[in-house]
Formats: sequence, structure tokens, C-alpha cells
Amino acid sequence: MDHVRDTLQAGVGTITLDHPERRNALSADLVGAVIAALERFEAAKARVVILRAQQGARVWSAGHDVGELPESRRDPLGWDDPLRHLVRRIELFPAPVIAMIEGTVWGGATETVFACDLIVATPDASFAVTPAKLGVPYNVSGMLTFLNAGSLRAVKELAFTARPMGAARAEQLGIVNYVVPADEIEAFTAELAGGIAALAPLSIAVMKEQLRILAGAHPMSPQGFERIQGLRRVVYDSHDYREGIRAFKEKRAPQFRGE
Ligand code: YXS
Repeated sequence: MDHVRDTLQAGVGTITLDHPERRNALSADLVGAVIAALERFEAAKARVVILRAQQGARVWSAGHDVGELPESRRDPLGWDDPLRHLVRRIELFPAPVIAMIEGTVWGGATETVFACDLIVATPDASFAVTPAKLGVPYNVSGMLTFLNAGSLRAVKELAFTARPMGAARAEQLGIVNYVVPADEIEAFTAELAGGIAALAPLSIAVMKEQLRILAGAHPMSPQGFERIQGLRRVVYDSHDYREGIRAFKEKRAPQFRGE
């Protein structure tokens, strides 16, 4: 089962996450289906993509499927993790991807949404960055996704509090492009997408790729990278990482010890 629906009409592709039983958690299956839809849209030369959840969703996506995170002693967000593939695929898609948000967005799903090119959200939508809730050592390119979406101060607030940020505040901070009432968001997003689809696709594609390369152009020495990976290993080998995952599965509050 893919738990994803997709349509393509007049150059506008729409991908709908549809696994409400698991709150659209980004399982390998669901991510694989989203990526497959993006590949079909690219082959069909779609001009723009809308990424959304089922209409009226209370939870847009609960983030990485915690059940698919390694229990310990393995990088939980390595290059080949499904979430990493999804973020890269969105960034490399040669046309704008619009995230249409109803409901709450959590963890790796927040990064996925922030990796999209435009964000349209309802007033009661919210975005939470949750590694600190679970004891997860987020990965470097993931932190760069956040940093490219908001100011350093806003990213620190999201990452260090793990609290959901409301759509209005996210718009005020320049993270969300538009906040639109729930009964208008579909028409608004369709109109926005239709306008983009009518413009020059090659020009937009090259501007998107230029912005991706420029936004990712950060010098980091081999020593700097190795230091970060060493620090991350300490975290995913820690008691706290194991405790965070176990507490989630046991539906209880984690007891972090700082070791
Ligand atoms: O108990 P059953 O089998 O019915 O399943 C429950 C939940 O276990 C399941 N579920 C998930 N399964 C795997 N991964 C998830 N992320 C996940 N979230 C939920 O879905 C069923 C219904 O969940 P329930 O009863 O909690 O629904 P609710 O409507 O009361 O609450 C919805 C949420 C989203 C507020 C709640 O499910 C929640 O807080 N989920 C976890 C949000 C979160 O912390 N996500 C971060 C995942 S880890 C991640 O993305 C990165 C690795 S990181 O953390 O580093 O950013």
C-alpha cells in the first residue's frame, strides 16, 4: 500500500498524503510513493507540484516513521534514509513544489515542507522541529534545510524548544509564504500553481537550480565535517537516543540523562 494519491492536470501535479491511521508518517513506503509520483511528473514535464495531505487533515504528517528509526549505534538520518531521499528529490525537482498545509507538521515532515519552494498554510497549521524530543542527532544537510527556510534565531527557537510554531508566526518570520483560511486554501493554491504553470518553465527551472546551489554553498572543512559526525555518533550511541525512541513506542514521557 502506498498511502499516496496523485493527479496531473494542465501541467499541475498534485500529491496527496493519505495514511491517516499513521498520521501520514514518512515511512519508506509512503516516501517511495511520493518520489515515484515526482518522477512521473518530471517525465511528464509538470510545470508545478502541490504537495498536500487529505482535505481537512488535523495532522499533515507526523514526521519520520519512528518505527523505522534504528534503535541505536547507527546513524538515524544517513544519506540513504528515505527522508533524505525525499528532501533531495524535492530540491532537485526541476519545477516549483508548493507545500499546501492543513494541520500539524512534525519533525522530518517539517524539514520536507521547508525544502519545498513555497508554503501555503491554514491559520491553525503548525510546524514542529522534534529531534530534541526524541534525542535524535539531526544531520547537517537537514539543519541547512531549516537554516535556508528561516533565520538562525527562528531555527534555534524551533530546534531548542521542539514546540510547534503557528502559521501566523511562521509567516511573520518569513518561513511561510501565505496563510489562507481553510475554506479558501485549495482555490488559492490552485490559482498560485496555475499562474506559475503559465510562465516559462526553463527559466524557472534554472532559477530554482541556481538558488539550490547558492543556498547549499557553505564552506565546511573535512575536519569540521568529521567533528560533526563524531559528535552525532556520540548522540545516536547514547542512552538518551535509545530512551527517546523507546519512550515514543511505549507512549510515555522520556527520561533524558544527558548521557
Ligand atoms: O498506536 P497506534 O498503532 O495507533 O499508532 C499511533 C501512533 O503510534 C502513530 N504515529 C506514528 N508512527 C510512527 N512514526 C510517527 N512519527 C508517528 N506519529 C504517530 O499513529 C497512530 C496515531 O497516533 P496518535 O494516537 O498519537 O494520534 P494523535 O492524533 O493523538 O496525535 C497526532 C500527533 C502527530 C500529535 C502524535 O501522533 C505525535 O505526537 N506523533 C509524533 C510526532 C513527532 O514527534 N514526530 C517526529 C518523528 S521523528 C522525526 O521526524 C525525526 C527523526 S526528528 O525527530 O529528528 O525530527
